[in-house]
Amino acid sequence: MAQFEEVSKKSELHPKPVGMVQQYGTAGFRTHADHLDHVMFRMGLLAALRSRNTKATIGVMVTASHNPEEDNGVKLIDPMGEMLTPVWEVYATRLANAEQDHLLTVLEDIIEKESIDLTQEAHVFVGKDTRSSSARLSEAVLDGVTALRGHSKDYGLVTTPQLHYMVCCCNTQGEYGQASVEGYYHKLLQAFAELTKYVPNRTDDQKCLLVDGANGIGALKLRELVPRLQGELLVSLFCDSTSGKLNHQCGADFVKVQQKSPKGIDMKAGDRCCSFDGDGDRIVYYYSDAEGHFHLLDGDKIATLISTFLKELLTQAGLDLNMAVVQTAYANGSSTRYLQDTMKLIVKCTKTGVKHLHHVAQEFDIGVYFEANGHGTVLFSKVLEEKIRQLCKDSDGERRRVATLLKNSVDLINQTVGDAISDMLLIEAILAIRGMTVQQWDAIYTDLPNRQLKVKVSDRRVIETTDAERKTVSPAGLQEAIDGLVEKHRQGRSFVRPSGTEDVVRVYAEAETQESADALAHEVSLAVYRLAGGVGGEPKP
Ligand code: G16
Repeated sequence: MAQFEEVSKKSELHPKPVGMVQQYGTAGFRTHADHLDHVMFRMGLLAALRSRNTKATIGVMVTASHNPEEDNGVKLIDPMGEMLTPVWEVYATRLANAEQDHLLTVLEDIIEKESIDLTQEAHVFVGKDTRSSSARLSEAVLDGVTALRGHSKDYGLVTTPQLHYMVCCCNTQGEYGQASVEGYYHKLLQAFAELTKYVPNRTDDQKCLLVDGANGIGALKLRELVPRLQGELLVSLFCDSTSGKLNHQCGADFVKVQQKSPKGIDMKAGDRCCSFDGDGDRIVYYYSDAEGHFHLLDGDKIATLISTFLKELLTQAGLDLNMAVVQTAYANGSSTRYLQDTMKLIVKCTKTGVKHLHHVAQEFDIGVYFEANGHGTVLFSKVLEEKIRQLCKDSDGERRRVATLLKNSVDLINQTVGDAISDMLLIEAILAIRGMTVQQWDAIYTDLPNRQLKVKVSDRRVIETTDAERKTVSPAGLQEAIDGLVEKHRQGRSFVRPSGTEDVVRVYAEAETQESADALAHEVSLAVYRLAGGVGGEPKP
């Protein structure tokens, strides 16, 4: 077949190093950029097949998000803007790991299994982050698409959520919005302006927000958006990629894990600040108090603020619909208790990875999902969206005002995936509407002190987990060791899991005091090191 000849020829330009094996991780393939050329070419092939299989446009984003600049990776986007379906993750892995002379066999096998008609058209949207390797790697993706005679549209530098949005817009024939960066800005800006229209005049101090752009694509895109906010939000942008290194001592992951402000931010006591990550799909907020103590408002606090706001609107609009918050094991115990006991909301726990949270959130009329690391969004059922539309048309007075607020919230939220820019605008709108300071938001509940650590082991796959990653089943004895350590700390909780984006085992611990949380995290790290094949020296306290 002519297409296969082309694949064969082009794949020689993107050869796979013999014996190299890569795993499809939490959000796609991710490793040092030097090992990814063949993977990118093959993901171009896969996207062209997936497009024919779904008769829709598919997205391929070249990014390693929060990882260091030297890494890169690829995220695949399904028709409605969601992450690639798990069955196809298996195909992606087989394709990425097929030795050169097996590539066509694997390709043919996928085509046969999925009954793909190669005469169908294929359409693929491609985007990339600002890493120095992203340009050549996105060329490799485009090569793969072309080799299978697919049509591609290269969006160039975009945030990951912007590309998710484009894919959804395209496959809903514009119902979700216009599939361009301009269309994205237009939709968000309009919803933000409508939401904040009746907010009483605020001082410049109240409108001021310090943003750490992680020296990445989020900073570039925010710089385009800010002048169009018409003074409703006064943004000071730091780590804006003009000089610093991507994600280096800045960005959402750094701030969340280190529990301190990014290097280079000029932050005074009480200033409201937030950090994006390297591809603009995560956000965390923070401030420091008069005593210089750092206060983090992570994904859990964001989920609480948003769900409180939406729940109130639903009640005021007289809409009795189900609403849930979806979290992972990283969610602070205080947040879960507050959401369940005080807010009386349904709370679900899933494995790490937005694909898991997204899936569960889809089961509710309103599914608010956030990972503690700041990755999250809100999903609205079609039934609810229709009810809101009806209410905006048929009601008047207070009910109409509330329905309009709900409608504009829906429009401001990027329902395809977590989106730092969209989440930031929603949070800012909510704070403005409720006349709330960042300190008042922080005071909704008090986080249990916690600590996250990383442990290097020779093969992190030896750690297997169950119960939404809250327990380990291997190696033998590890869970018993963790249980024994947790018992010694008041309000203690700890779990470990292999990262799906970095070559490390992640350790999480929380307890009544910071000293206790730090001690527990360290003790559990030692247990991991000893029982799971630690390398590079025992973790130090
Ligand atoms: C990705 C995923 C997130 C996940 C994070 C860390 O985020 O999209 O769902 O929380 O990786 O995953 P892990 O702990 O397995 O390394 P990002 O922002 O890096 O793409």
